[in-house]
Amino acid sequence: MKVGYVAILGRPNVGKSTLLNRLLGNKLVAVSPKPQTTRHKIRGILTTKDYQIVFLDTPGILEPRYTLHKVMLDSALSALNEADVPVLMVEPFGIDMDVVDKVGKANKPTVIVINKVDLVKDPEGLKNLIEEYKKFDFVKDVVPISALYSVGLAKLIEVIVSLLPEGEILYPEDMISDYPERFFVAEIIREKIFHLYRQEIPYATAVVVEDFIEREKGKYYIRAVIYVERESEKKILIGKGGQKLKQLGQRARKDIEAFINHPVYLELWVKVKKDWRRDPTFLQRFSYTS
Ligand SMILES: Nc1nc2c(ncn2[C@@H]2O[C@H](COP(=O)(O)OP(=O)(O)OP(=O)(O)O)[C@@H](O)[C@H]2O)c(=O)[nH]1
Ligand SMILES: [Mg+2]
Repeated sequence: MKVGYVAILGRPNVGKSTLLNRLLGNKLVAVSPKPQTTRHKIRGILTTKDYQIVFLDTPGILEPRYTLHKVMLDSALSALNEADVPVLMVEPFGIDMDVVDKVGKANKPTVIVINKVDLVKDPEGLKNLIEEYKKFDFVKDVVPISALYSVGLAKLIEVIVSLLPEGEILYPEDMISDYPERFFVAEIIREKIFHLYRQEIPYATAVVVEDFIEREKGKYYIRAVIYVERESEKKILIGKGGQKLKQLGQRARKDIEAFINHPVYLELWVKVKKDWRRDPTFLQRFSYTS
């Protein structure tokens, strides 16, 4: 049995979370066209009779602007520390030395994944890029993929498994994550916010599921609080006559029901917590720090 931790690292928006969802065949983590969607180091577990891979989805490697960014970067780097095999995801448009340097420092057997090859118009250029990445000692292989269209994923798994150590399985076979359901419920709401609202709103938002009550009969009751930094943001979130919040609730509820496979009554509250992104106590309370 091959067993180990695989951290998926890279800049914001390269497609790390999309890859994790595709590999698990399950929509587990939030994906959006905006950068900095992922804030936690999230484990997703893939088990077959030959291997168990514990994937760590990570926040993008970025220059920190807030305390929140700082803890996001720390959590990406701690995933790098934990990993048996780091997977560095890049885009197919030129070499990215900055992330190569950061990940190379760990000196671990690394796989470079060039994502979004569906956008490549110059196959020669891609070939050259693959060769360039192969020159680094710590890079064991370079795999071109399209996470969105599930291209190259079997090859990627094969490469990862070949680099993993032998061992005993770490988690039960049927487990796909060690995070509780309520965490993923909050993530679904956050994902919808990334899709529904513009500019600063998604970044100024944190979601906490306060109640998750599984009733014997009928719908589960879920109450979530959406935190924003100012009154003006609260107004935008709620919208005229509560229309926008209602729309958010409807979209989130649909995905939550699909995720937990049960009908849900979803209650959303919006609260202001001034400058929470710079507030270490708040960040800790909502487990952005580990
Ligand atoms: N064309 C194309 N788009 C992709 C591919 N993979 C992901 N995307 C898109 O890229 C955007 C970002 O995807 P995410 O999976 O959220 O990226 P991420 O790296 O997790 O981003 P952060 O969590 O913000 O660091 C989304 O709009 C995806 O649909 C791909 O293979 N091809
Ligand atoms: Mg992500």
